[in-house]
Amino acid sequence: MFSKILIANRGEIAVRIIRACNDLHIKSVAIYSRIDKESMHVKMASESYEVSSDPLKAYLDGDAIINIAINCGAEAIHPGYGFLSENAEFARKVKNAGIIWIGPDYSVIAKMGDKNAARELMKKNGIPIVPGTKTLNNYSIQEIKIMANKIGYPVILKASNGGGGRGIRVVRNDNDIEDNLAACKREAMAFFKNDEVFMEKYIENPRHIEFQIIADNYGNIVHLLERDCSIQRRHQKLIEIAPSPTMSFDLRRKMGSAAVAAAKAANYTNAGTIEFLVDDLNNFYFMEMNTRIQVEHGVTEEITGFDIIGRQIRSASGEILDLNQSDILHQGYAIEVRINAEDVANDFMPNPGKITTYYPALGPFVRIDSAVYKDYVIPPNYDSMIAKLIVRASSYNLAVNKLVRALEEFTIRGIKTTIPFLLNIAKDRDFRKGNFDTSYIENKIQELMPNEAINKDDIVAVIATAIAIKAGY
Ligand code: MV4
Repeated sequence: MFSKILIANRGEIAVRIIRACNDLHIKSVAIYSRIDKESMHVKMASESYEVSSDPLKAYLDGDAIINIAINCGAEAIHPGYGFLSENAEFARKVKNAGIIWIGPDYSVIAKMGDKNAARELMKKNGIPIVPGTKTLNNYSIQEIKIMANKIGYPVILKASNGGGGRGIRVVRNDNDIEDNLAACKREAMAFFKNDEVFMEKYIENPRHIEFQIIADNYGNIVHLLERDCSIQRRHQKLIEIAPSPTMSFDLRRKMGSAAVAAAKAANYTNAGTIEFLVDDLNNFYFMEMNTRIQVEHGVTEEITGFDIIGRQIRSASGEILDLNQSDILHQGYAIEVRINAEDVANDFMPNPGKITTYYPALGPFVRIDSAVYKDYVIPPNYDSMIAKLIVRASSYNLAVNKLVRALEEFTIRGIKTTIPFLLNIAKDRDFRKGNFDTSYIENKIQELMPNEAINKDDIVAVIATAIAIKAGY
């Protein structure tokens, strides 16, 4: 086992990884940007080092991070999610520096990062994929139209190196192919520095179901059931549920086997996620594989009882997986909501600033993964997620009850958060019935919008400003 791990991340996931290190009696090393000096991950780690680059670049400065790891004697690096976590080049450099990467091999990251290559690999291994093409870049518009008609409209164009909903275009007829293809290529080049694009049949309003897998370095792989991540807005997930409240045992068995087969085909090690689209007839299709820990891993931990981050570390250190698929049972349902510092009424604009009051929800089967505290100032430089609230109960219906209760209890003042919006979802009849797909938020955005609640802090601020103006300041 390692004696010291460097965490190449910040925020709640850095805190979560430090906790796993403490549980395993491993020293933790935090890195931080200039503006993150007062952050919780810095306070909690055994040691911490500033990365002197620009705040936006600090957690992306791979060479500086590797130097810190070498100098402080860290034997492994945990990348968390975001930042460098899916950067195959960084993972390769870490390995070449003699440091263990807590994740799959860089070659696997590179292969799965190429969505087209991943598709081909899955196809070859009998895992269902959406009907579609290889790269379109060597074909004329005429040939591409023929392909689209063969697949059948609507089709979706996707950047081979895409992700996060960027570089995708839905096309509904021949007339719209040329412009959309050009736009898709432009966006792909701008965001991913590669303009390769491929085409798939467009599945209307699918559910997004993903399977968590955990593997050791010796080919042993199990899945830890699925999460429904359909509730999202503009490709940002808002709510994740484990297991899926609408999945039959039969579909779970089929999709679970496909997920493990996908991981085996990729020579996968460590933790990962296989994402599927599920259509209204319960046909499922491999979409992509995430080669890192995900934001929503906690719901899977809660229903299975397995510490996924702890197992990532143990697996990377060379431990043999001590689980068979038949050992994986689940108890009840867990729901996670992502609480963001955002002004929902103002198109979900980030709303950073100082947290003046902070009372997290508590009580049985309520978990909060966060890195904020009273008087913490949320910087504007990073993403707006400030806490993940995870509740668990014996049934999906009772978990929804608990979610309502916990969201009503959770008090944050000083900044605007998505809590009132999430509460409206929690109270929605269709949410409680499991009646949702990826179009849920878009379809219901009006009725989910909170009434402009009058916030005491805002009134105080307005009065203070009025007094200041009158006094001539
Ligand atoms: C699709 C699709 C329908 N059909 N592919 C969006 C992000 C990228 N990772 C893949 N995405 C989609 N691919 C086919 N063939 C619908 C989406 C999609 C989506 C997928 C998961 C979660 C939310 C979504 C919202 C809109 C579109």
